Amino acid sequence: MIGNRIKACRFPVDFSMIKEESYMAELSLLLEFYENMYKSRRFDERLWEAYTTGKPLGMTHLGIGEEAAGTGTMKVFRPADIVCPHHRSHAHQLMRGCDLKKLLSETLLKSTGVCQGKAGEAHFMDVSKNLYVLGGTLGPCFTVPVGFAYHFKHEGEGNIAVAYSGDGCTCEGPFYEGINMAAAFKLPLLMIIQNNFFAISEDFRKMTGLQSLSTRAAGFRGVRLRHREGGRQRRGGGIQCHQSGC
Ligand SMILES: Cc1ncc(C[n+]2csc(CCOP(=O)(O)OP(=O)(O)O)c2C)c(N)n1
Ligand SMILES: [Mg+2]
Repeated sequence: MIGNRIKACRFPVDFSMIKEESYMAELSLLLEFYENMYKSRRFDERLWEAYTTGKPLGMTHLGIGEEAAGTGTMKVFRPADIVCPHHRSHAHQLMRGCDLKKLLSETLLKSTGVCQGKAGEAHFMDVSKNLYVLGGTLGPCFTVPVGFAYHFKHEGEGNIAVAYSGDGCTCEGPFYEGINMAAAFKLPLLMIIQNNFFAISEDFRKMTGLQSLSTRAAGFRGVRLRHREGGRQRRGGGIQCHQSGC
């Protein structure tokens, strides 16, 4: 499992304990993660540069500082799973294999973009990768994946739907509607909340009085709050709410 492989890579590494083959496997995984995070960071920095120098640019959100959450989690999903990243998701998109040039073209609203420049960054979707960014209107980023999960439950092939969001978005009504339906129908849904503790300028702890976000889902029957990979969803169905600190 990827989680165990990553755990085994804690630094400083005691090289005498590691067999050569497993060391190479860990190293290549780490390099893959690093490359993706680096590309995503550079991509965002270039967008920022373009924005601040007045270049024509569609709406854009940067994921600087949050690259690891998207990079690590995206690694574990199957191509057939449907993933719905939120508005800060260039790292997610690159890790899923989306084309960097087409992503840039879409952000610049060019006809060479993956949605011919009609979607822009906030509605970016790459159907060939089963990736749908739900970043324009906050809230449906929970309810739309519930629909995908409903489909997967009836399809019965063990695929899952994945909903990403920020912490502020859990204050929106659709978060509770989505989680309620997914819990009631035991749908194969994984919710990943990237908690950077701010929604624009408001501190999450002040806004909610909470320290941890995943507890918000505790009132719904059958929702698991533990940090884990997507494996359990495939076997038994049922929703998981996973908070990742940024
Ligand atoms: C329904 C709706 N309300 C408001 C907005 C404007 N908006 C865009 S990003 C954002 C903050 C989101 O905060 P959070 O979910 O914590 O994500 P973060 O930006 O911190 O990653 C808001 C309010 C929106 N896009 N949709
Ligand atoms: Mg936030």
